Amino acid sequence: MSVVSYQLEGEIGVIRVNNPPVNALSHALRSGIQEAVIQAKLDSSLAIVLICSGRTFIAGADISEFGKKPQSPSLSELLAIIEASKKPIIAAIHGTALGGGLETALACHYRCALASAEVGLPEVKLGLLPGAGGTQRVPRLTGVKAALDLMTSGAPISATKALSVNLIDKIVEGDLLSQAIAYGKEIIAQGAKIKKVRDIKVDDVGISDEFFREYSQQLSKRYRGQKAPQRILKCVEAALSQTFEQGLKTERKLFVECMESSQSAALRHMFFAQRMAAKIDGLPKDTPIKDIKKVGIIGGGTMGGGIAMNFVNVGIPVTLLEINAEALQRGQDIIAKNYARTVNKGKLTAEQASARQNLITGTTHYDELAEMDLVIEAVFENLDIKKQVFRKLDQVCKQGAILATNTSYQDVNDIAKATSRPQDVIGLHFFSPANVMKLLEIVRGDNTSDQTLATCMAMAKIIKKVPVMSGVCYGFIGNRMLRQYGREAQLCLLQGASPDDIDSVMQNFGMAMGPLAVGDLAGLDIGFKAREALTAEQKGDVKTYCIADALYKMGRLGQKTGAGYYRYDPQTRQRFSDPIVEQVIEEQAEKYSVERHGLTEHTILARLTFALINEGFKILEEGIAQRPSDIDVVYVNGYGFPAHRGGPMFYADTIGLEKIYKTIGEFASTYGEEYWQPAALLKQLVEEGKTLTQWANS
Ligand code: 3H9
Repeated sequence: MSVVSYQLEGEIGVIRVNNPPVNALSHALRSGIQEAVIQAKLDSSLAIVLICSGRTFIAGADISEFGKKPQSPSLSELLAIIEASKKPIIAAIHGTALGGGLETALACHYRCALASAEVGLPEVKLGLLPGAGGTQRVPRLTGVKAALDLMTSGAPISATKALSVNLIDKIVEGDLLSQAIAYGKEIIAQGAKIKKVRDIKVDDVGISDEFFREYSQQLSKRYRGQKAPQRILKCVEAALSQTFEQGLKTERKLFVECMESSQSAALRHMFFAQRMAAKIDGLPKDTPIKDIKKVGIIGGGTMGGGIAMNFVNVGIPVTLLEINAEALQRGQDIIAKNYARTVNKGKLTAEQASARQNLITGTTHYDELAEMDLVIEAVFENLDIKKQVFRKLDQVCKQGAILATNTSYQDVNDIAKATSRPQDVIGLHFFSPANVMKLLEIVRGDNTSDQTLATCMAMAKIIKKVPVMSGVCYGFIGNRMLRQYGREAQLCLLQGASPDDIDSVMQNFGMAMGPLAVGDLAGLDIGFKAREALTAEQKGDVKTYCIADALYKMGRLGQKTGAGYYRYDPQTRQRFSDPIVEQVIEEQAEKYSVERHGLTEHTILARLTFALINEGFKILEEGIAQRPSDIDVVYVNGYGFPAHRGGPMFYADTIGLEKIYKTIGEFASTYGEEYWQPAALLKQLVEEGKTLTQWANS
C-alpha cells in the first residue's frame, strides 16, 4: 500500500499520509508527497489539504534513515516544492507534529489543528537542530525568545499555546478533514492568498548581542557540554542577520555538524535503546495482560509514598499500608508536602492535587489488601522482614494478584519462595524520588510468569516510567554496577584524590552529580546500614568503605547534617571542601598503609567509568541484562549518566574495547587484580575484534 494518496474533494485536493506508526518522513513518504503536490498542481483543485491517518500528524524525519546515504527528494527539497505551490496548502494537524513534521507544516501556507494536538521541535534531544528550515521559519512566526525556548528545550507545546505564538493559524473541533476542507474553502473565498513564512521579517525589537550572549550562558549551564543547543542559537542569530536563503545555508551547515557528531550518535542510540528496552525477547506478543485497577503499597516512607503518587497521578487508586496510625499519617504528610510543592510550582492546581490525594486510602490492616490487583512492598531493606510481608500477602491477597517487591538488592527468588505463588512475584525497583525518576527496573524471578512480566511492562508505560528488565543478582543491573563505581571512587580518595577532584571529573564528563556528592545527598547512613546487613565477605575489602564508615561514625551523614564528604551552607546548600575530611582520609590511608599520591583526571575518569563498563560486561555474559542498550537505558534514566554519551556500554564502543581491555590489565597490575578482572565477554570480543554493538546485533 502506498504511504501517500491523493484525491480531489470538490475544489480541494487532499493529500493523505499513511505511514504507521508515526508517519515518519521516510524516503517513500517524501517522494509520495512530492508526487501528490505535482498532481494537485495540474488538476482543478484550488487549494490543497495535507492530512495524516493514524494516531498522529508527521512526527518527524525517519530517524532510522540517519547516517545512511541521503535520497532525493531531501526534506528541504520537498519543503521548497510545497512552499512554491501556487495553490495554498493547508496542514491539518492532529496528534504530535514534531521535528520535520512541524517543519513540513511551516512550509505550508496555512495550519489548522485539533485542540488536542501538540507541536514541537525535539531535534535537540537527538543532538540535532531543526534542519529543514525550522530554525529560520519559527522565529519569523513566534519571535526570537519563544523560538529559542521551543527549539532548545525540545519540549512540545499545546495547540492553544501554538496558536498564541502564531505557529498555527486556527484551532478546529470535530472531524479534522471536513474542518480543514471548510478552512480551505474559506481561504479560496478570500482570494486563495499564498502566505509564505519566509516572507515575514523577524521581529528584532529588544534583541541585542547581549541577549544572545546571556541566552548562550544560560544554555551552557542548563545543557552542560551539549553542542546542539548552542548551534540552534547560532541559527537563530542567522535568522536575524541573514536573508532567508543564507539562513537556510547556515542551518544546513550546522545541522550536518550535529548529524556527524558523536553526541547525536549517542542520543539517537538512546532513542532506540529506550524503545527496545520495552521489548522482552521470547515473550509472546499475545501474552495476556492483567488489568491493574487497584494497587496496594506496603510502607508509607519516602519510597512507598513516591510510588503511590505514580499510580494516583494516572487515576489508579492506592491503598497504603503502614504498621500504625502514626506512621501512616507521617507517610500521608510526606505525600501532601510533595503535592503542595508541585502546586506551588504551578504544575498542578490545588483541586487536581487534592483529587489525587483522595485516591489514596490509608490502612493498618493487611486484610484490606485482599482485592488489590497489584501490591508493592516498600518496607525496610531486610530479607527476613520482606519475607514476612510476602507470607502475609500470600494469605490475604486474591488469587492472581501481582505481588511485587521494591527491593534494591535482595534476592527476588528467595522472597518468592515465601509465598505459594512464585509465578505472581516480581521485583519492581523504583528509584528515589520515585514520583520523579523515570527508571523502573523490572526484576524477573526464576518463576515469574510471562503474564506477570508482561503486565508489569505494560503498567510501567501507563505510569510513565521507562522499564528495563533485569535478572536476579545482588543489586540487579544498576546498583550492581554502581558498587564497582563507588569502590573506585573510595579507592581514589584513599590513594590521593579529594572528594572535589573526583566529583569534578565526573561532572565534567557529564554526570548529573559526582559520586561523593550523591552520597551526601542520599545520606551516608543509607550506605552504612546497607553494609551492616552484609556478611564480611559480601562487604569486601575494608579499604573500599573505611572512609565512608569513618565519616558516618563522626555523625557526618551528608547534606541532612550539614556535613559529609563536604561541608554545606545550611541556607544555600552550597558545598565546600572540608579540611577535616582531608584529615579523615589521611588517617584511613595511614591505618591501611596506603601511600597517597596525585591522581590525574584521566586516571580518575578511566577508573570510575571502566569499573562500570567491566561490570556491565559481566552482567551481559550472565544474561542479567537482555542487551547492552538496556544497561545504557538504566544508567541514563536512573543514575544521571550523560545521555549525550549514550550510556556506559555505548561509551565503551566509542572508546574501543581493546583500549579498555588493555587499561584494565594495567590497572590490575597497578591497583590489584582483586578489583580488576576483565569480564570474559570483554576479553572474547577483543580477541574476535568485535564491537559490543556488533555482538548485540549478531
Ligand atoms: C527531525 O525531524 C530532523 C529534521 O528537523 C530535519 C531533517 C532534515 N523515526 O515512541 P513510540 C518509532 S528529527 C523513526 O513508542 P509513542 C519508534 O522507534 C526527528 N521511527 O510511540 C517506535 O518503533 P517500535 C524529530 C520512529 O506513541 C514506534 O515508532 N522527531 C520515529 O509513545 C512508536 O514510537 C522526533 O524526535 C521517527 N521519527 O510516541 C519524534 N518516531 O514500535 C520522535 C517514532 O519499533 N518520536 N518512531 O519500537 C517521538 O517522540 C514519539 O515516538 C511520538 C510517539 C511522541 C511521536
